Amino acid sequence: GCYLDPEKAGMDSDALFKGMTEHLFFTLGKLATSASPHDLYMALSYAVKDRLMTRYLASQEVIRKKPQKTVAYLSAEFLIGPQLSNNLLNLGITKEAEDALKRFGIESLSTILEVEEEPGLGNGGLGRLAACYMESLASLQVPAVGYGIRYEFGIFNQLIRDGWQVEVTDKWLKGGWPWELPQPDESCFVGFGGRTESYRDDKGKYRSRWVPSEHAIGVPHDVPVLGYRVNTCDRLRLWRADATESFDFYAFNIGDYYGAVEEKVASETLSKVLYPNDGTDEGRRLRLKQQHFFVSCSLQDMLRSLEKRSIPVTEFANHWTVQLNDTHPAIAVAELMRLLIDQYQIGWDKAWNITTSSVAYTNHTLLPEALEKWDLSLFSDLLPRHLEIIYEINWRFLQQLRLRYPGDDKILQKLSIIDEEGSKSVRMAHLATIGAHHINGVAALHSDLIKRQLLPEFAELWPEKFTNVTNGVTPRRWVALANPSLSNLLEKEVGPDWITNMELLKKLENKKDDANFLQEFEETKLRGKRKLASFIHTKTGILVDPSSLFDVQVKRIHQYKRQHLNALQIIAQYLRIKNGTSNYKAPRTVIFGGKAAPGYFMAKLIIRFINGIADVVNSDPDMEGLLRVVFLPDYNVKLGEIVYPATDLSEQISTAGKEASGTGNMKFAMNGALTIGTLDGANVELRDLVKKENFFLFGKTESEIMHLKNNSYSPKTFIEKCPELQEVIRLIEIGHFSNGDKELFKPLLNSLTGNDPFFVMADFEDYLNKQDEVSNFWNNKKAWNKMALLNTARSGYFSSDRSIREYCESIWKVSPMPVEITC
Ligand code: 26Q
Repeated sequence: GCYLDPEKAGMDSDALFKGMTEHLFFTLGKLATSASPHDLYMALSYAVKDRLMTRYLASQEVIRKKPQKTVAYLSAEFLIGPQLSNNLLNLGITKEAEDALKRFGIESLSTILEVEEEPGLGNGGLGRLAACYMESLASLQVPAVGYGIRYEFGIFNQLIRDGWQVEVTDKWLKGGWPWELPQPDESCFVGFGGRTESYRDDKGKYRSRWVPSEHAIGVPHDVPVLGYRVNTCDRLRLWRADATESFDFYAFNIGDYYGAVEEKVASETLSKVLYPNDGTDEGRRLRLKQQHFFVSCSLQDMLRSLEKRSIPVTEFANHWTVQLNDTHPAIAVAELMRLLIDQYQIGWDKAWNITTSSVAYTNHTLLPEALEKWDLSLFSDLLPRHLEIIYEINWRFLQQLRLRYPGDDKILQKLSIIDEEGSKSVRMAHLATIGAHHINGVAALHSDLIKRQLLPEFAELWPEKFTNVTNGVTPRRWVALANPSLSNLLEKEVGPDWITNMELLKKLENKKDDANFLQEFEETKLRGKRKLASFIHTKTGILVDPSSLFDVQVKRIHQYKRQHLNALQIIAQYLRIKNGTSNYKAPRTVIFGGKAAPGYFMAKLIIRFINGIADVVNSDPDMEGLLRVVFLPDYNVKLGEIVYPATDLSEQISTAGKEASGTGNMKFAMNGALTIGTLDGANVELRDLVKKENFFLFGKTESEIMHLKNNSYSPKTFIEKCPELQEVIRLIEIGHFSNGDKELFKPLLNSLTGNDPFFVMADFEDYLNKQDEVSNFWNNKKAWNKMALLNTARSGYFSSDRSIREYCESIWKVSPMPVEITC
């Protein structure tokens, strides 16, 4: 068939104008003469979505006609960011859209892009990674479905009041969101609670079955994900929880009106809100419900797709490869077993074979407080049948261990899915590791630490399961969209193909001593800095100088990420300027952005601390022209697109061994920022790639940190050795950054001078010295620009296209499948 109705899908500006006019009138009920920017945004988005639909349907047809293995990326978070600009770019009709808008009297596309609400369906790195991966999958023409949750309220919006973070509900759906297609006819039924009972099947065999006490309905809301300049348009399928009607009717009939309404409210609460605590497992009941809800819907959906095509479910693993984005969807191991055994009557061994041949698991953290554990009582309450299945998986696994390690009860306890210590719990990382054919970390160092520290016995048992896939980010959003002036320069220099083949940027190395080219390169940076400066002024009222060194740390606020180390360094520089001992020839603007988990007191105090410093520094005439400190409120994808192109110095200063990978580090480097960083996460690989002379390294290594920890680390010894650090601490103590309040920052100081769990004191002096080196380099603009250029030229490895190719080849065993549209 032909999927391209030229009327509805023409790619020229006339067709777009016509499409917009029709949508304004028929879809939005507005006259062009009275359309607001938001109306025009909606009309353009609908017109663009029409053009996605042809490709989306054609992509599905290809799979239907010629079945081929499809990637199912299961993730509790997808931080996809604004959609309009990305779809225009990937369709190749940005210019045409600009022309169409002109006919509505809109001179600049950006005024329309600015009104788009971004769906904040993620906390940070993990959710954004899922979004980059979906974009690369489509661009590489790999059939894929992202499965997740359509939270009604995403990550909270952050306000800063009196220096403190204030959380405000994120109502991203309020103006209508044009990019989704609800598909109620493909809804799924999910059970919770109740009990299991045993019964005899037709063959007289005893079986177990689950009789849930509650149900919810998952309604798919599909978001098309178009690849760059290809016809492949994959699907992001987000599940919204609805109440179950049949139960309502029953209750209505027996007259329990309020009971029915209560159940309706309870099940609709399921997809209401995203949990905002990245990095700490709160073990909340609703969170487990959310996880099972979206995992069950997704697996049912995959099984149903086989049925629709008359493929036996025993062929599951040949048609689906299921990737678990951390343990948040790890219940999939038990749920797939349950569906195969209880619904499809498949025997245990066969079901287990299907499960372990289709599921793989990506770990994103080593922090013990982030490893998911569910109380046994909660688990058996909510998912009694799954617990039975997990016991059976565990029993068989432990039998295997007994054969391999006879008499070693210690190892059984250590590896068991059930943690028997204290109040018993289910260890989701163990379930995922046992049920998966591959387990990967997200950067070389991290994958190594998984094997050496997190799961050493598992790695010894199954060395072939463990692997690494270093994270990547999509160059479409993070360079082409975010940084048009750099992109133009790159295109002029190496041609347009760098967007899909970032290794081509290596060619830029030829220009590293070309003064004219370096000047042009610097000019692109300056453009980005002017834009950020004006944004900062609008949002905070602070005036910053675009010719100063823009020193940026944007990421979630966390002690291990050490925003406070950066803050202490600022105070040291402030003191030097005050004392006239500064060699500060490099005026700096230090910029922070990031959200703190609402219940994470120390992280919130760090935000207050940064703002306390900013107040003092920015109002002191002695700092004029030398130092500015800015905390940018409400850091999100949209703001990231402004920040990365505007950055000279990227702060990647986590305690070595703590940051699994980091992905901001990659976005900065591509956009020509230099990095000051520790040997942590993907920084290690970044430094190897750009070469050590183009990276400002400081701090203790992971093994040095381990050594300090094992030899009763005392921050005091480091403080005693560093008079400048003592001065910094004293100034905070006397309330210099808190209007004389000596109590405010005490918890922070006590932590740093007490047990200093993230070794801030141990790394302070080295960091400060390295910052001096940065300042000296800044004064040699030519040398700086050369280093910056080499960062862009050598960071092609961090394209998510490379990461996805690795997943396809070594874990998923899937290959590209071009989609042709013929008519
Ligand atoms: C768990 C249980 C209950 C509630 C919330 C959570 C939860 C939610 C989000 C736990 C963790 C997260 C997010 C983790 C995350 O973003 N990790 C980051 O993943 C990136 C992509 O691999 C890495 O680059 C970062 O290093 C890693 O911190």
